[in-house]
Amino acid sequence: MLELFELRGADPEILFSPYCWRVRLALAHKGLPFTGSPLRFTDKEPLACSGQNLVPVIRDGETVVNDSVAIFEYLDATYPQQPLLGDSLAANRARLLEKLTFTALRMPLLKLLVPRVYAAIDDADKDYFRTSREKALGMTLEAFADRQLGLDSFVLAVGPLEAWLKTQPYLDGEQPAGTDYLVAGLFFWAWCLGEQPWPAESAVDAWFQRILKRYEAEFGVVKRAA
Ligand SMILES: N[C@@H](CCC(=O)N[C@@H](CS)C(=O)NCC(=O)O)C(=O)O
Repeated sequence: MLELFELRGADPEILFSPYCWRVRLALAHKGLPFTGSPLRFTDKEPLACSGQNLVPVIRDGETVVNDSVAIFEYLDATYPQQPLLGDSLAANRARLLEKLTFTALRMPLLKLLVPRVYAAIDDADKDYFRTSREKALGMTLEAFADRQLGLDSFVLAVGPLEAWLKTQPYLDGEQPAGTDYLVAGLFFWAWCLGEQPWPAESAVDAWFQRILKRYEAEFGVVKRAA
């Protein structure tokens, strides 16, 4: 069976990586059975077969693929049912939308979520997480975190998605597909860490809830941090 290496918190059922959620949703979309192998940040040994040290990684028989977008491409090429990215024109547009939304949404979410990630991860990961992130950010986690700025800038950034989702139920049309999952991964990141930074009663909330309910109908309720 296909295996998905993904990121876990101190509680192995709290899965909060946006990239790993993309792949979970994509596998569910294609109806492909898989086993999840949740890893801590510092459990690097099982990833050696992928030649790098980030999750998500999938192992499908002899084939190992890392990087969420590359995994979408692999899944479409290998299991053409229920396309994620579609033909090359559609796939290019999905990748463009991924870049635009990722750039706009990730930083606001990080400002909001950093304290929650730190609280959710295993004690064994705390030094590694702090040192690696503080080096990348050029400041302490505490100096970087800003709940209000994160919330305000997330709501601004989500504006174009809100406008689009007022016209149709999913980013990809009447049914969800790859673009929905590439973006929804970021929303699952917040959701699983116990946040909902988008307005209730919005088109974006209705969209997220549709994707969540479809997933939960098959896999059960998604566990969230308190
Ligand atoms: N571009 C990659 C990014 C993967 C990534 O950054 N994964 C994070 C988890 S959210 C990770 O594995 N971090 C481990 C570490 O920092 O050591 C993708 O889309 O899959």
